[in-house]
Amino acid sequence: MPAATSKRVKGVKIFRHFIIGNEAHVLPHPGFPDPPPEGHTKGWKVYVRPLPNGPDITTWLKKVQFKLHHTYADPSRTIEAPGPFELSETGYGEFGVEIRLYFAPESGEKAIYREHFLQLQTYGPDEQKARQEKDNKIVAERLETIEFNEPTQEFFRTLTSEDQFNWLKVKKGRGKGKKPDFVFEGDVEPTAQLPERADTSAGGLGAGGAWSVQYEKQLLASLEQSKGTLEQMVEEEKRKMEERRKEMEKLGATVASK
Ligand code: SLL
Repeated sequence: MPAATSKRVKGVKIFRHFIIGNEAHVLPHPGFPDPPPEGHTKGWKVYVRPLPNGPDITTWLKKVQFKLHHTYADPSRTIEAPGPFELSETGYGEFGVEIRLYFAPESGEKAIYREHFLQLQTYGPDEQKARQEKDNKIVAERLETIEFNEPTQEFFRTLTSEDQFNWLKVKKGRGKGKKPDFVFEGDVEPTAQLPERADTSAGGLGAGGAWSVQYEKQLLASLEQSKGTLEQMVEEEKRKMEERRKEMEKLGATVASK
């Protein structure tokens, strides 16, 4: 597979955060079969989602396999990008959902495994339980992190490209003057103190815009590359110098012998 043998970007780690979780409702509930299948008391949804205002996970996540309890007729369910990576079912009991995440082929990364215990019962402090019961909605989520250590060059380009943030933007028609093509929507402005990416409205990566983790990593990688090139150039100059020295020596010898 050529992707796996593609060169890796040394000294670079790229982290991605995402959410694994489930929602559950007592049946009957809108969106689930009514009447429910015999003996099924709960309707639920299990999912793998991006963080609100985070980069698009389909940049790196290409396929998710959810493996349900063996009491389900077809327990292995696979969802391909662009997703959404979620699965709706009805049932009566809780169990651990086995989740396998498959990455972009150019990453050369093997699939990884996670487990999510399906939460169908109310949980937490009494107050929270009462609210879950009243809303007939239980949500059990956790933050997951994946680390791509020394990504392949191709994967690195994907993980640092601007496109992965497009889903956060709403397209705006070009107005008068220099209005941006996109504006951000969502609850949180993507401007952390050291944001994961540079603020493009300020002129793009590093161009007078915010310093970002992403830009810092790109810069480090390119400095590392430049260092290598420079070392090669120095070696080449040394070789040339030695050649010239020998030539001079020869010439000197010729002159002396005349
Ligand atoms: C429990 N140990 O009893 C668990 C088993 C079984 C989950 C959970 C129904 C599947 C179907 C279903 O909810 N299975 O009938 O299609 O809590």
